[in-house]
Amino acid sequence: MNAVLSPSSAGAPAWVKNPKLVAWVAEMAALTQPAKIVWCDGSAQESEALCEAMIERGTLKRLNPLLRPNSFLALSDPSDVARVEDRTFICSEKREDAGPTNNWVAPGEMRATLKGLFDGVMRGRTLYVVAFSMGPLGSPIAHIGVELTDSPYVVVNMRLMTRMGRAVYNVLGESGAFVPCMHTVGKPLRAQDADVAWPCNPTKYIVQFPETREIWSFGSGYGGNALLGKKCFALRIASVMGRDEGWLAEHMLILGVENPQGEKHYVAAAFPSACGKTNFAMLIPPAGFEGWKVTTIGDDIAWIKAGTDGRLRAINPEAGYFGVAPGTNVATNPNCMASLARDTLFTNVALTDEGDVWWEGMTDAPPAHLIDWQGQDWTPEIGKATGKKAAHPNARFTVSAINNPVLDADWDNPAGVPISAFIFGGRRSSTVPLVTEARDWVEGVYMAATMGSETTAAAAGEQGVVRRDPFAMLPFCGYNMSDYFAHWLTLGRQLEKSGVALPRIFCVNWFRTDAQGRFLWPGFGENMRVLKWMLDRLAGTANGVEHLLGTTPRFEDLDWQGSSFSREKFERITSIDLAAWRFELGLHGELFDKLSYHLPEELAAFKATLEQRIAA
Ligand code: SAT
Ligand code: MN
Repeated sequence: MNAVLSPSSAGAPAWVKNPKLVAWVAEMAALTQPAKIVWCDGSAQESEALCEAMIERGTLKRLNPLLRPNSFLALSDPSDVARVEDRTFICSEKREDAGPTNNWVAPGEMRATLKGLFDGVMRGRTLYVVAFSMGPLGSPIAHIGVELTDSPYVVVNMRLMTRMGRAVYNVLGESGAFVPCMHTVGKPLRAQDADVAWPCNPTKYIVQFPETREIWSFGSGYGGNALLGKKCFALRIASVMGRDEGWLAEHMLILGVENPQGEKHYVAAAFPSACGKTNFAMLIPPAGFEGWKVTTIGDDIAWIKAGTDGRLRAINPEAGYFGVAPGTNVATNPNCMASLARDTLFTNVALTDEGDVWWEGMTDAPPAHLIDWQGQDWTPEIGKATGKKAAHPNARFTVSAINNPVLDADWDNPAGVPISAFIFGGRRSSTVPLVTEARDWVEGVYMAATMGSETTAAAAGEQGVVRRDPFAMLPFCGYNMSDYFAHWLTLGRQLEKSGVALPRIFCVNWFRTDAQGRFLWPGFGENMRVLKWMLDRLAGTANGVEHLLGTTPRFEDLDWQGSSFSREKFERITSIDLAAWRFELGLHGELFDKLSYHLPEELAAFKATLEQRIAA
């Protein structure tokens, strides 16, 4: 850690050689007026010292080192527990370029607002300079960002989630480009005031300026609002970079799957937040799939570019996982539980009397006593009587990828990995079958574009309502959604022209329920059966039946070795209810009406074809 003050150099250490960066830090310090500036080197010692200081201030608790070595618990302010989509803005020059699915404010107006909010906002606090690489250091697909933040919690998270610190300055050099990411919790500290454990501000702004590739975040210390490398940079700003430069920034996990003969494929899968990306990325093949291996490249974000051979190659821009804790256990995701055995920062889970963590779904029976995520006593009786959860439904863990026992050998390969298939999935209790394969690229883009999903606790607002979430990118696309569809269609045409095999496109739905609302499909490791059908389709060895939309397997087309899942249940999760689909098409229509500006003609035409099919 290097803390010095000198207004012109902003106290930059000798290893910072980028004058543009130094000037920006000095300018931002003049605006925000921090008590000091710290240039983070990303070392373990630095992180440890920050954790110790946060323990002293009450922001963190150290967990029992015998049970959970080198791990911590943070409890947030009850008002600051999730992304705030209604406070998230894409401030493009033209309103049309943000499109109807994003909040828009004219850049000049937003800059004036932010200037007011950031003026003196870091008084009494430390400004940390956090340089990070999204993607393997020096990879041609990677990009550098620098986050300025007054939250030590953010610094510690960024060290787990990205390649952060001194090594990044070597790549940045004297003239390297970086995305400036400005963050504050929005709570200046006056000398006479004691700090609170989780400073934040009821007013929140999560702002992206796509043309100038800048991020400004005010008022929240939580997750995607505050760890600006993640959703703000790696999705919203990067999607714009991808549009302009011909590549993709997607809300996708990337996994490797190898069969017993040693043949390996990589697939990328888009699901909305809190719909099981981490679980799918760490899947353990079930009984009957001995010799199969699934390995993780990433669990949330993929940057994808055509390689020199024309094939699409993907990297995970992140270096850690910020995953949902509730529901995770040794049966649903043993690899994740193993990853969390040590070196983990937990947020908003419950604390046991032994100094370990607990969350709903971790064990069948809850412990007899806990401290809940709001710091209150919690017992199963209190839970029953009040309906209060011990852990917040959006409670999270932050852990480095290197803790993952099934981390893919190529996870840090600067060249990325070749992608054989894209998978899109929503959370739908009805209508959408377990799996379908698109017959061609346009059908696949249509399926992804019209995807619906029930909302979850990952974002503030009502939960369990179906909304359209195109490509699982609704909260993350940094430009007009129709232009984004067009970008995908253009990419398909380019790949076709270059003569490479296009990745196949599949849609899945693990979440069909029975009349009692219970999930019909066991999910988790059993999803391997669906994954194998996809690979067999790629190899040309699996059958299916064509439908209104795509091709679905019959019961006999899946490998059921080691399973007792019934044909009758399978029919229920793959059935196509024409009345439900007529209604669904109405919802597609509503989406397309909303997105009519620049909506690609192919998609409108495809919808017309579907309507004819359904009428016939
Ligand atoms: O955006 S977060 O990182 O807080 C979680 C998510 O929505 O995926
Ligand atoms: Mn996500």
